[in-house]
Amino acid sequence: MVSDAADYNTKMRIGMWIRKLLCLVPIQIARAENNGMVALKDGLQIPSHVSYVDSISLANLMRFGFYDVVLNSWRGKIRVISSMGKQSSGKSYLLNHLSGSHLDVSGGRCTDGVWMTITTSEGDGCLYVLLDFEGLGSFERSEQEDMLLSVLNAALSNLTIFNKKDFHLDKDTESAFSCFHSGINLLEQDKKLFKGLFYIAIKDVDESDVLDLIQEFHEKISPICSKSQENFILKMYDGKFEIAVMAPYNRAEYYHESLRELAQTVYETDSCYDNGSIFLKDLKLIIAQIAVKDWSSVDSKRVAIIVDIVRRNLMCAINMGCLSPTNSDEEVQELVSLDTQVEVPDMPLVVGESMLINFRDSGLTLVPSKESSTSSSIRDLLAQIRLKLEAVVPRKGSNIDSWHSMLERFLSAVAERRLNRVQRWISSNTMDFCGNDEVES
Ligand SMILES: Nc1nc2c(ncn2[C@@H]2O[C@H](COP(=O)(O)OP(=O)(O)OP(=O)(O)O)[C@@H](O)[C@H]2O)c(=O)[nH]1
Ligand SMILES: [Mg+2]
Repeated sequence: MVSDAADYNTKMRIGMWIRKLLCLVPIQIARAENNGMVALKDGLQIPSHVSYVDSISLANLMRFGFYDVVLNSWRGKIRVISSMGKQSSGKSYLLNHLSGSHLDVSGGRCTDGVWMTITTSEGDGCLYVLLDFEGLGSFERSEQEDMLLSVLNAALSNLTIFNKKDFHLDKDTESAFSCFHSGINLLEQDKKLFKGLFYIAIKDVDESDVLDLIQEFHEKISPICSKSQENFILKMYDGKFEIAVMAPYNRAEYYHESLRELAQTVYETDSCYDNGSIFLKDLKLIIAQIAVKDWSSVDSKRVAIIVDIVRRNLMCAINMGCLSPTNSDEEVQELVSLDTQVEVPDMPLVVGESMLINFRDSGLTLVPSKESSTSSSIRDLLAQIRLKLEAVVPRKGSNIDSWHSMLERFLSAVAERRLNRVQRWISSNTMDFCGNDEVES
């Protein structure tokens, strides 16, 4: 018992260490270009000969290297923290010192597009996704490109840190806010998107100026929020904003006080994502929707993605009790609820009164593929099933008749279990969309 627990702890520690190692290098996930957004695959542009017809097929093409694996396997909560603001306002520097990430920092124009990295917190068992955005208002970018980046940011972030280096609410900040404003109606809000906190971090502030600056910002931002229902803080951040001042970054207070205060806000931030896979799907879908300028509801796309996955995997689920492998040497991918990643149980079979036979349903080919010889596959399958039964109930001259009827029942149980699992897999993935015509069909 003790050694099992020790074994488990060692495996957990090794798992965490590997995750940390894999996430040391941030990955670029999107770029802004030609008044649009470019979706990337493993940090590179998708080659022009690879075609896609809509946002869903583009989202299916996108990959984020090891981050896909880490996010897909994370079953706990996720918090998404992002950094925005003018060029060289210390956005990447702040995220690095807040989370221990390794985003590029430089005196000149540095971050291009959107970069992602991940850290975990042992304190609250949450996975932190950090999104680092390029500087707003640079000569290389058009207003439309800045606007699309800000829509992506606001849609996904649980906390957006808006970095402001020069004290006062100046023309640059006003034009950044008006750029955010111009994107407010592009993507529809829903229960998960546009729910973050807009955290204005005013940098390089001396203690003597703190109160004056906070008051100045409140006086200028409050009218923006109360002017009408159509303002970016209300529409993109659910009306939530906070103003914080930060000590100059070359003073100890920056690290011991300002960053600590921010870390506390981060810990208290609401998370909208129950696991990594839900977040990853939304991240890819939203980048893809912005890239192809598809402004239809994200929720309807989520439904379409689930329907598409269920449809693509249905035959394999029926034939083999698992999802279709994406490459030939991939191990069996279990039937799971796509939102929670919880597996549809693969139960042992009950024979006779209470005898259990451990015979995995996942990966068991009950319907041979068209390419394989049907008669030999069925013969192999029958032999396999017969052996399983014989191992538990040996076939003897004395019980030959009852043994054969038991084999018949066992065969039906194998088939019934498959149908049952596939039906439960479909229901677990579609129960939230009951009444939706596309799902019903
Ligand atoms: N004055 C001041 N400088 C800072 C602060 N934080 C970082 N810096 C410096 O500002 C420079 C730019 O930092 P980055 O973190 O690369 O800035 P950025 O906003 O990510 O820059 P881009 O990605 O190019 O838009 C670096 O030389 C940092 O050392 C700060 O709070 N105040
Ligand atoms: Mg940067």
